[in-house]
Formats: sequence, structure tokens, C-alpha cells
Amino acid sequence: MERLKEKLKRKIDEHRPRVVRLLKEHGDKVIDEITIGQVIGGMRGIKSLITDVSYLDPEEGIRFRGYTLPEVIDLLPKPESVEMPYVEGVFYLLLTGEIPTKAEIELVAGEFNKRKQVPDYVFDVIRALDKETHPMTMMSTAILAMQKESIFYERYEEGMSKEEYWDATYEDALNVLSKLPEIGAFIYRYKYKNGDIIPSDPKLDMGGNFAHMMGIEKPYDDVSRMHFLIHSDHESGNASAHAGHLTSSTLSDVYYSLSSMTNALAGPLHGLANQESLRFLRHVKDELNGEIPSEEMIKKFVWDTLNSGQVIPGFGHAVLRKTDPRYSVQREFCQSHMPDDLLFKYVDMLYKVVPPILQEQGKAKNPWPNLDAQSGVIQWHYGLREFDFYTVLFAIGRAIGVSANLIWDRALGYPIERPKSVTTDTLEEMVGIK
Ligand code: NMX
Ligand code: MLT
Repeated sequence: MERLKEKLKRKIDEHRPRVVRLLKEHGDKVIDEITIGQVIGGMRGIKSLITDVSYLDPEEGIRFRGYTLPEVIDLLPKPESVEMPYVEGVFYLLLTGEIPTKAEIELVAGEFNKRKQVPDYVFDVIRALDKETHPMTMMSTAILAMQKESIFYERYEEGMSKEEYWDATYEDALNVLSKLPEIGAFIYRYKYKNGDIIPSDPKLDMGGNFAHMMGIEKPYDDVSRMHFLIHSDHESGNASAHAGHLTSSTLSDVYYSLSSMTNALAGPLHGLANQESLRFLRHVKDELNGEIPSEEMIKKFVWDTLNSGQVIPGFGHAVLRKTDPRYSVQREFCQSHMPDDLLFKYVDMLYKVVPPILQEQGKAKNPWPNLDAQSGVIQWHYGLREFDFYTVLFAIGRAIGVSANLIWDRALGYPIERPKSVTTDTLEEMVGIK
């Protein structure tokens, strides 16, 4: 059986000439035009990044290596008697574009297992932070603290050739990815469970082991698998993936890049929206004394929130123009596993009420829910009530897709990122208002 790294090398060798040819024969072809609205408006929609790991269609949602989310769930091998695929298999798919066999996943799982022991000094660094520190700060700090382990950094210092960049990045990526669930669970148990740390179980797959270390019963193992899968990638322009890519484009290693990724994810317009969605729901529930609210009550709440100048967390999207399929996958999970959960009923009510209100308000380009509107409720249901921890779960998942991208970035020799900025004067001159 071809091992993951051998397969990857073959795929890289096959892919490189495609990029060389595009550049050589078509490097000056125009593929997009840029408006002032896009320059001022966060570069929305400008085609200026390249990735083959996933693709986001505004109407259809994400495809991982060409597969829709339901197809990925259907096709990837799963542990016995569960519904969600191995997280290790998700990494394999994103990296190679191939659906692995169970035997191939076992090899990757073995690789992760060998590498997952976190150096003690990383835990010391977390312990040295104030306990009130946000878990995302703890996560980012822990990843950064481990940077001294970077094989890329070490080999670069020794004069590694460009040809080997992807190999060293691959080694770093596996070393970090294998440790992230351990670090995440440590942060959780340290911060919220009196430091009662549950040791890792090498017999379990990544999702199962994470649930075990968190101390949460089944089916939280499958919740974790689902969570890491759906958060893993969303093409390259989203803020966290882009932050990771940008950092790595300077030849900073995977540790620096994933710490950047984590920092970008920590904003309320991005990953932190899952924490904010849950806070919003809890607030609605408290105000309504835990009763099943009428549509009118919820409508008033939503309007009050908008009128106070706040966004409705979990709704809207920079690219998507329909309900996020990642929302739908989680909704189906809730419908079959926790249909009577009160907060889920609230979420479903919001699904009905919020889009027409956002449409009536006329500002948001996409009134439909994104994945963050639904993810926190599932965590809450299975006992993870500390909602400021939720974005750490997002970060563990997102690191899988970002890492796959970083390896390919180095394999294809993508250069340091350096777009051009303009001044307001320049724009005014260009349109003749100066
Ligand atoms: N609630 C209220 N207003 C909204 C919402 C919303 N959910 N979504 C967009 N708007 C507003 C937005 O603030 C902007 O207002 P203004 O003109 O006053 O600046 C206007 O609608 C146009 O924004 P869009 O072009 O539709 O959205 P944009 O691409 O700029 O931003 C988000 C996308 C996702 C940041 C935005 O929809 C939002 O803030 N949503 C709520 C937060 C959230 O759920 N974020 C998570 C996204 C997924 N993720 O995990 O990253
Ligand atoms: C993501 O998963 O990164 C979010 O949906 C945001 C985005 O794609 O812009």
C-alpha cells in the first residue's frame, strides 16, 4: 500500500507542470476585474487566491476536493457503529483528493498517534496565563510556544532546498495536527474542570480520543468527528485560512501560521460567532423564562438586536447566498438525536424568523444561516456549556484544511503574498472626483 507521503509526492509531481504551464503560457490572461466597491469592501469576491483543496459555490456551498458535504459523510470510512467519518480520513481526502480505504486511514492514524505527545513546557505556558484568559488565546499561545519544534525552521537553517519545503511542512503539519486535540482538551479540563486532566487513549481515533479527553460520553465522539469535518475547510479566502496562508507565504512555519489562523478565527464576525450565537440564544431563553416562544416574541427580539446596531450571529455570509450546507448537516443531526432540545427549538424558530427580517431590513446580502447558528446548540446539549470554548473546536477543525493548504502552497512554490494598496486620493483621481 502506498503511504500517504508517497502518494502525496506522486500527486505533487503530477500537479507541478500544470501550474508551470498556466504561468508560462497564460500568465498574462485577465480572469477578473476589480471595482472600487471591492477594494473598499474587504476584497469581496476578487479572484486572487488559488487552492485545490476545497471550492465554495455561493448557491451550493462547500465541496471538499469536488465532493459535497453529504457525499464526504457517505463515502469516507467510519469507525464501527457511528455515523460520522474518521477525522484522519478527512485530512487524507483534503490532502490527496482521494477517498482513503480503512487501511490507509489506519496508517495515518498511526502517524498521528506517534506524534501526539505534547511537550510539558506547552502546558506550563498555558498554566502561566491568567485563568480568565480566553481559551482561544490559550490555544494560539500554545501553538506558538511549540514553534521551537519546527522541522521546517530547523531544516531551513541548515540550508534545505526549495524542493524539500513541502516535505518539512508536511512533517510540521502532522506534528501539530496530532497535538491540537490534546491541547484543546487540556485547555478545557484545566480551565473549567479544576485541572482534572484525562490522559489520551492511544487505541481511539482522533474524534473518539478527543471526546474521551474532554470527559464527555457517547455520542460526543461522533459530534467531534462531525464538528472537525464540517469546520475543516471553506476555500482559501475566509479570514482564518487566509491568515494562515499569508503568514506561511513568508516561509514562516506551520506553527506560526496556525497561530495566525487561530487569531483570525477569534473574531466575532468569523469563528467566534458560534459562541455569540449561543450567547444570543441563552439571552432569548432567559428573557422568555425558558418558554417555547411565539414567533412574534422572537421577531421582536431580532428587531431589537438589529435596531441596537448589532448583527444576528450565525446569519449572513461573505460568499454563500443560501443556507450553509454545514448548517443543514448539523440540523439533521439535531433532528435525529435531540429533537426535543429546547435550545434547538429556538434555533429552528430563528431559522424561520430571521431570514425574512434580514431581507426586510435590506442590508445583509445573505439572510440565511451559516454553520455557527447551529454548532453551539449541539455542544450545549452534550454538556459542553462553557461557550467561550466553542471556537477552540472550530480551530482544531480548521487547522486540518489550512494545514493541507500549507503543504500544497510549499509544494507548488506559491510566493510571498504582496497585493498592492492604493490611496483614497488615487481612487478619487481615477474616477474624476478630485
Ligand atoms: N445581522 C445583521 N446585519 C448583518 C448580518 C447579520 N447577520 N449579516 C450582514 N449584515 C449587515 C452587515 O453588517 C453590513 O452592514 P453595514 O452595511 O451597516 O456595514 C451589511 O449587512 C452588508 O453585509 P454583507 O455584505 O451581507 O456581509 P459581509 O460579507 O460584509 O459580512 C458576515 C459577512 C458573515 C461577517 C456578516 O454576515 C455577519 O456579520 N454575520 C453575523 C456574524 C456571523 O455569523 N459570522 C460567522 C460567519 C461564518 N464564520 O464562521 O465565519
Ligand atoms: C468559514 O468557514 O471560514 C466561514 O464560513 C467564513 C467564510 O467562508 O468566509
